[in-house]
Amino acid sequence: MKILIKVMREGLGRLIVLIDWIFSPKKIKRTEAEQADVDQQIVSLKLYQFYACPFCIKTRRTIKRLNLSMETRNAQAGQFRAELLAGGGEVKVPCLRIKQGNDIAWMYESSDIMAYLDKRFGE
Ligand SMILES: N[C@@H](CCC(=O)N[C@@H](CS)C(=O)NCC(=O)O)C(=O)O
Repeated sequence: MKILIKVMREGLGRLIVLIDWIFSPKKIKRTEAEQADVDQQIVSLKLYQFYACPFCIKTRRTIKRLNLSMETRNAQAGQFRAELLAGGGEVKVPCLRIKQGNDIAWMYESSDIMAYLDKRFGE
């Protein structure tokens, strides 16, 4: 039964990925200099996520719309899952890893992440 629910969730997630791809958000435009500045800032941000998680898809849409070339890290297994657990305290996605100087902050909750990105990189 658990397996069936897992398969259905994954299938639904992949359907949402497809719909997201069909109705891709329009990217905001910046001048070359502005985009270069954003590209430089974005290096300190990493999104820990699952490919077919609806909350992650929603967050990735914001990243796409804001035209951010952010690295996404698959936390479903392996090194990135372990990093998320050790750094953030729990395996819940999406989670934004924010590096500020020597400090690292872990931001959970898709709505908080989207609000943060919109405030920092939005028009
Ligand atoms: N309220 C959270 C919900 C996030 C959530 O439930 N994420 C699920 C994946 S869709 C998760 O991380 N589950 C833990 C797991 O599957 O191990 C948000 O909006 O970010």
